[in-house]
Amino acid sequence: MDVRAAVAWKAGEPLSIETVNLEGPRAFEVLVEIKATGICHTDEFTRSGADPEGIFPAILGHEGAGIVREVGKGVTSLKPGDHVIPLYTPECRECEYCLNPKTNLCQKIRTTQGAGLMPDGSSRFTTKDGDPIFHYMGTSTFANFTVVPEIALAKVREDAPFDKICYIGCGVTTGIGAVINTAKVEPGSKVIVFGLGGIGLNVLQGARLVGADMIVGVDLNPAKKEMAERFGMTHFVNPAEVEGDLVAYLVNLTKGGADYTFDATGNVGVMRTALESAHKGWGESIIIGVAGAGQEISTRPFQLVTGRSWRGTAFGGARGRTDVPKIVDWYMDGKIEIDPMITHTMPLDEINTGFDLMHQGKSIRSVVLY
Ligand code: NAD
Ligand code: DAO
Ligand code: ZN
Ligand code: ZN
Repeated sequence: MDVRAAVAWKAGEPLSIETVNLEGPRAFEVLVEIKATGICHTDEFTRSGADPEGIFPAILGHEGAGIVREVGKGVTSLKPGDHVIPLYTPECRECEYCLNPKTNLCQKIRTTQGAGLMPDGSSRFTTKDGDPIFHYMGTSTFANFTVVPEIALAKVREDAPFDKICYIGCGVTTGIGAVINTAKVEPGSKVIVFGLGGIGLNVLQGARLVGADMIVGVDLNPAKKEMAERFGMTHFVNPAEVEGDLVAYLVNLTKGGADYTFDATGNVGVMRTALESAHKGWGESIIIGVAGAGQEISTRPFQLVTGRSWRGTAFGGARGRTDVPKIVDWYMDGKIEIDPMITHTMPLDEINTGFDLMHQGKSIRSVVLY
């Protein structure tokens, strides 16, 4: 079938809106009509060429929501008409990783997904000339129809609005999950969040949800302060306004360091600051941000010897088919907020404007409506 898609032909180029061909679902695959998709910093990471694993040409996008239109042979958990959120971290419920409660990193389709292909090793997208276009993160939501493996789709309630719940496909779950699943922040904790963008705001609201006492937000952009306060931040720190050492300032502010710190910038220098502003003896620092190709983190090992730990999280440690429908319920029940974070919406034809707004620091989330 013909579908409208934003194609990333080459690293560093704007996306090109065109009609491409999509083959129907094969066994254990599902055709989804995408109704809305967010634009996440990770799409930009790949589009820009900073992603060492980026493959081109590809149809990017991993923060979507839509409706099942057709199922392939062998699909049992979904049917046409079901509302779904595609998952870049699948949940097969039978691999060694799914069976280990310590991780959410299902490996069932990892190799082919990482190569931009469906689990049988081929692509469903082709150009008008029949040349393959690669999938992205197994989701490719920058197209009005996409094909996704059954194990990479969370079935969600039908009264939830697509233009808001698409954000649960990455940003919301990553931020809130980092607090609840990965760090397991306790009530009364002191928390520092570095980077108050689309992910960091959700770390803030996760910290508020679990009853953290002191929630410090750190960002170079003072325009982020107002929105961050709305999502639970109790103290704002702009590193550009701190005289002297930022770690010392934060340790003093939190009276000894934070119980939990989170990097949501992707900057390796910030990651070090985050680790070192965690409390001696027990502070945990969680890396969420994805750093550019070739970058490395460093600290003095004594920081770890003296009881701080450094950890990381992907998709907030969430098992998508199980946890995403619950997060949709939290949104529908008013337990978490999403609407104020969707600062811009646009049709697919204007998707590059969404990337521009991200660069300019003017948006939290831009959402493409199909
Ligand atoms: P964003 O651009 O919306 O937000 C980043 C924020 O960090 C901005 O507000 C910016 O002003 C701030 N910032 C940048 N440099 C800073 C510095 N030196 N000190 C303080 N603040 C600084 O990006 P986002 O969508 O929130 O994504 C954040 C990171 O999370 C990205 O690296 C993204 O790739 C990553 N990410 C990871 C996962 C995961 O599963 N681990 C999932 C989604 C996104
Ligand atoms: O190696 O098993 C694996 C999967 C790694 C992918 C995890 C992706 C999370 C980080 C990228 C941010 C996604 C928006
Ligand atoms: Zn994302
Ligand atoms: Zn699995």
